[in-house]
Amino acid sequence: MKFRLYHYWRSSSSWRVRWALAFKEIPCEFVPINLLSDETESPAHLARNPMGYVPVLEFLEQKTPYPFLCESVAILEWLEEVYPQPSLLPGDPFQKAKIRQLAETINSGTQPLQNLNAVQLHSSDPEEQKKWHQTWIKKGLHAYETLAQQTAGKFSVGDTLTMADLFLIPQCYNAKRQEVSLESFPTIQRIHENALKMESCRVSAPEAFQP
Ligand SMILES: N[C@@H](CCC(=O)N[C@@H](CS)C(=O)NCC(=O)O)C(=O)O
Repeated sequence: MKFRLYHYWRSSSSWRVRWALAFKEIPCEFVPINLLSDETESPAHLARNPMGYVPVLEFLEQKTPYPFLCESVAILEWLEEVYPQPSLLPGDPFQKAKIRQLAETINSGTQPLQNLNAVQLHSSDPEEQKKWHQTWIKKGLHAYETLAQQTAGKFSVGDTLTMADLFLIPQCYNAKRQEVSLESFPTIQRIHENALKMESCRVSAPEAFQP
């Protein structure tokens, strides 16, 4: 085994990486980090990722004092360079940029606002927290829907799975948890249905890793 992934079953950022590993058929050992405990702030985990977040990919054969790679975008880009087939970033430079734009709409524009620390700083009232979640998820999905209407076929960009879908589908899972319906996002709904039919999606999904 060359890799170990520190992850949490319900973490959308972790699902992105689990999915890429499954899609590219790269064997990996999975180590759960409980985001609901103080494990994220433990010295051992902070040594892996000073942000205290998951996912973290550990390179087991790399003989360096810091064999950890964090940030799902950096991990996915690295996997794509070293394991280019099957590709998650196909096409010409403009298409690749569009895929990255969609991914960043979720990665930078939507998911960070769902993090427990951001939500708790906003309010300790569960109803207020839900409103906060819903506001930012709807804004992100609305933008994604508008962009995807210009690029989507079966998936976000064309008819094959790309990196963009690996960001979108876990965010849809969070939308469901926060009672945001996908009905007002027909393109996203279609992509979601197509993605859930994929073996690599199902074997990397939260349900497959639920403790
Ligand atoms: N930009 C980071 C985001 C990582 C992130 O936010 N991870 C969340 C779970 S999805 C986390 O570890 N949260 C811990 C917390 O909120 O304390 C990435 O893409 O890897």
